[in-house]
Amino acid sequence: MSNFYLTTPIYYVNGAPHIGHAYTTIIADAFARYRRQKGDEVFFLTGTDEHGLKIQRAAEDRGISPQQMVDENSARFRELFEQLRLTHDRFIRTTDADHKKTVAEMVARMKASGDIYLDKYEGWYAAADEAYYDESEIADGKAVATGASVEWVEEESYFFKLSKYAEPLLEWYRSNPNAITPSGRRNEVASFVEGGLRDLSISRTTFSWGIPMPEHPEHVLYVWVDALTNYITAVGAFDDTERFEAFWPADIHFIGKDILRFHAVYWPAFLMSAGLELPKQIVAHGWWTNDGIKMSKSLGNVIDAFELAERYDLDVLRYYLLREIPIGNDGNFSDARVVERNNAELADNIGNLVNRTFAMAGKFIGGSVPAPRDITESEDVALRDAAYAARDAIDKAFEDRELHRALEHLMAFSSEVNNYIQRTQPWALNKAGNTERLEQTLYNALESIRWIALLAAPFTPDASRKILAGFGQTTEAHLSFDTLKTWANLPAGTPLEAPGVLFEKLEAPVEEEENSEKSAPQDQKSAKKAKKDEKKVEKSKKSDDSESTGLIEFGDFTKVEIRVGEVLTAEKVEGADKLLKLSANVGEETPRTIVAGIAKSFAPEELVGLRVAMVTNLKPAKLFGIKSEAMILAAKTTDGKLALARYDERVEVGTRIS
Ligand code: ME8
Repeated sequence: MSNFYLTTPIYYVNGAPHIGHAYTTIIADAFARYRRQKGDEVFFLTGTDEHGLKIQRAAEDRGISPQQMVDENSARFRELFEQLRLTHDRFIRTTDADHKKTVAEMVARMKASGDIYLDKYEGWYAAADEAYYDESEIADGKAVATGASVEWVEEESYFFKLSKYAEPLLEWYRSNPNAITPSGRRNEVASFVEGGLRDLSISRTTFSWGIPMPEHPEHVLYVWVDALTNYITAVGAFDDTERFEAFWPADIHFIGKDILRFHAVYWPAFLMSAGLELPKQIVAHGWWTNDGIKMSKSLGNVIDAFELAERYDLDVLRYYLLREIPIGNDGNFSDARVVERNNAELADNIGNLVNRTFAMAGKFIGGSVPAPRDITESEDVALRDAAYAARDAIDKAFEDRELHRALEHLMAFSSEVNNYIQRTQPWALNKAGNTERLEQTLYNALESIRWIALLAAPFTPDASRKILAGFGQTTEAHLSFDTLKTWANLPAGTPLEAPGVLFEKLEAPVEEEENSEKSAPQDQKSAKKAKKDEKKVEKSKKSDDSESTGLIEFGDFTKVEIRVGEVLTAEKVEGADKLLKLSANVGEETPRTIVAGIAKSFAPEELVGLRVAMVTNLKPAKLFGIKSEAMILAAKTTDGKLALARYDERVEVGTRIS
């Protein structure tokens, strides 16, 4: 048994929780449950980030005190996580007393290392991101990477010697290749640091909502120094050394890709300065969009987390979010896809398997678990080996932080068990009076179902518990992976109780009418239209089955990520008269490099500033020694030149085209 410490970001409390906040916390929850089933002592931390200019201004806008606002909004996050039945061990608030104390001590240590000095800050600040930006990162009064408005700041400030840590950080990335995943994110951070680091302003004097700088209370600490330190507060930091040693360094910090720089540059530099160990891993996940469009308050398209939790069974929501996209990728939230995955995967595959097996056991063998027999038949050997392989593959998927793969393997195993039943035909064995073989096949199917329940528990905990209750197994210990070390651990003679419908089939959602609220798929009024739409989905599925039509599934299309990117720079590639080397902002922290075969149609200077469609999730290709990280879409004109798919400023940079 070992200790396992995992964290989510702590969320800003200037607004209501949305799908993104639910997503990160659900990822962490799945890992926490998995590690507990492995027998680890898990500490799972989440919470709220409550200081800073952004929060102070949001409170001013509402005409209430910051304290009142953070109390109200933090409570909303806490409620959400309760409603989602997440299993965090602490919900930390940066206004907690122990945290304020830890931050003061952290800063004192950074100072003792000679890393803090007083100077004057002059530069750009985006309150929405709580981030400083260089001139080169700004265009039209906005941060290029995020679109947040920037303001000019000129004031006395304490600085942290971030520049001193550029080399140690690069060394850390080099010697710990898995410290930042996915690897594309590590490269992104490394090239940012290679570009040189400037010292970081870590205090402000023009607002007051924050933790004061020790010994200089007229300065308020930069909110990221405060926020990041939460990760050590929660495990005892400087107060409870025994606990701190037991849990620090954190095993995984889960974050969204938006806050990579803070976690992979600032945080390790602060820790080095304070003489503390660095986290073992930072896992940066992608971004959910709504109908391909980045969610934002101003567009009013933010997917509310409470609404989601009400619209869907929690297991289904978790399954969808974790199955639909690999952790590092962006994804488009779609009700139609939730319904498809629920119906085809959860209901038809697992739900059906459980129902039919319990029904057969009730009808044919008296409703209790038969005795296991030696495995000799080749189909039994194959089934047991498939169970072992699924277990090992799921372990590996967790190791690789690839939860979608874990679910692929789970579903593949469930299909195997369904096939086993088709092949062995217990109903025929029953008819023929072959009791011995009948009992053997049903034992194997029931034991497989127990394996599925355990392996699915990090993802669909309610369904797993229902299945296990069907075997009379109702304690935490029954979830332990220890019982998956060998086959046939389902005790003979156990009375069986059919768990009932595990996953209700859902009707396809109705297309949204303008200005109408999203309705639950089961909504009475829309049932008629939903039926029609479901048929449409059914129909298209059927035609897609035939390869000869050349049609693809909607899911195949959604694999291609096409975004609006803005060309920032363009130049000729030496020795290649067709190629141009571009850099483009695709809505990420750092621009992408693109090598495009468009030099015959465009002069480099014509391209700068254009917003064009580009494929952003192709595997990078090397052309003339330059790594191309995206592909620009173009069509041939009648005179053999190329025309680009262009967008004007109404479309935000980074918007996904769907
Ligand atoms: O950044 N898709 O807080 P925050 C997926 N307080 N995940 C998303 C998302 C989306 N569209 N939008 C947000 C902060 N997230 C700081 C963190 S940590 C010491 C301080 C998730 O409320 C994702 O995890 O803006 C992202 O990193 C986090 O919410 C940002 O939450």
